[in-house]
Amino acid sequence: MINHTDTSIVTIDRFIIEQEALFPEATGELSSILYELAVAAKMISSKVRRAGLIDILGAAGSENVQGEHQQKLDVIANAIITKAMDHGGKLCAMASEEEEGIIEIPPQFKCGKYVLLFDPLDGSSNIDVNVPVGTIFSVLRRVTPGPGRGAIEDMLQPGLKQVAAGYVIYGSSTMMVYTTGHGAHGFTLDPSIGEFLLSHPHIRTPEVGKYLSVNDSYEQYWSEPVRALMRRYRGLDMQREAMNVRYVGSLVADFHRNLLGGGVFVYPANQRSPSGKLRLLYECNPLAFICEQAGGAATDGMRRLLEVVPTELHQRSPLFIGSKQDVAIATRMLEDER
Ligand code: AHM
Ligand code: MG
Repeated sequence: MINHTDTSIVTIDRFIIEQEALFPEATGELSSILYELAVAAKMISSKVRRAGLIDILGAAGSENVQGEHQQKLDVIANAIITKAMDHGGKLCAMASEEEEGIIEIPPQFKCGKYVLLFDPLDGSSNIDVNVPVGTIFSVLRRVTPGPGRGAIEDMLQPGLKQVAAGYVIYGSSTMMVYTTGHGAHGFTLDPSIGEFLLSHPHIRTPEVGKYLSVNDSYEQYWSEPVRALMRRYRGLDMQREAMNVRYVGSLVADFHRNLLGGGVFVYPANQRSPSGKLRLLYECNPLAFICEQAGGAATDGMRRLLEVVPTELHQRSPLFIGSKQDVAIATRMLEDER
C-alpha cells in the first residue's frame, strides 16, 4: 500500500501509475484505460455543468444557434465515452446501457485484451431538476482468444472477474471513485486546473449504516419478506435502530452518500419488475466491486452479487448494497423467498 502524506498532491494519473506497480505482471494497458476514462469523465462533467444552459442555447430536439441539432446529455455522454475509448488499442469491445448490442472497435483501430461496460449517464431524468447524475463503468479481461474483436462471451462474466470498476458523480463537485482490487479510492476534480486529485484514499464504509435508500412507492408490489425487511430497517419491529431514509432517485448519488456515511441502497424485485430495475453489468456489478473493496457487501437477495453469472447483456437484478451488517440482514430475512 502506498501512503501519501496529508500534504501530498496526488493526481489521478500519478495514483494510477503507483497502483500499477502493485501488479508485477502489469503491462500498463489497464492504466491507459483508466486515464482515458478520467478524460472522458472530465468532458462529460463539462457538458453536465452546462446542462441548464440548454434552455438558453436551444432545447433537446431543437436546433441551437449554430443550426446544429441538440442532443440529449445521455446520448452525448455515450458518444464521448465511445470516442474516447475506441482507438487506444486496449479494448476489444464495449457495451453501453444506451445501446442494444456490443459496440465494436472500428476496423482501423487495434484490439486489446479488455472489454468495457458502462452506463454513460445514470439518472439522466434528474438533469432537468439539477440533481446529481453519474457515469458507471466496469472493465473485464476478455475470455475469447485475441487479437481480434471481442464477443458477447467476453461481457457475460460474473462480477468477480472485473479487473477495474468505478463511477463518476457529477454533484456539487465532480468525483471519480475507482478500484482495481486494491481498495476503493476517490478523486475530486479541481476545475481550475482540470485534474482529478486524490481526496478519498482507501474509502471504508461503516459496518452498520445510518441511511436507507429505497423507493417505497413500490411497497404494494413487494413480497412480504421485503416488506418485513423494510420494517426492520426503519426500526418498526424494534430489532434495529431506525435508519434515516434518503432517496435521491439517482443511483450514483444514493450509493455515494451511503458509501461514505454508511447505509444500504435497496432496489428489490417487485410484482411489476420481477427482476428489479437496475442492470447487472452496467450498474450493480461495478458498484458491488467498489462496495466490497470498501468493506461493504452486495447481494441480489439470494446470492453474493459478484458471483451471479450473467446470461444477457442488459440483464436486470435486484440490488441490496452497502454496509456489511445491514446487507447481511437482507440476506437473512429474504431467505424465505428462496
Ligand atoms: P436509468 O438508468 O434509466 O437512469 O435508471 C436508473 C435510475 C437509478 O439512477 C435510480 O436509482 C433508479 O433509476 C430510480 O428508479 P425509480 O424511479 O424506480 O426509483
Ligand atoms: Mg442507468
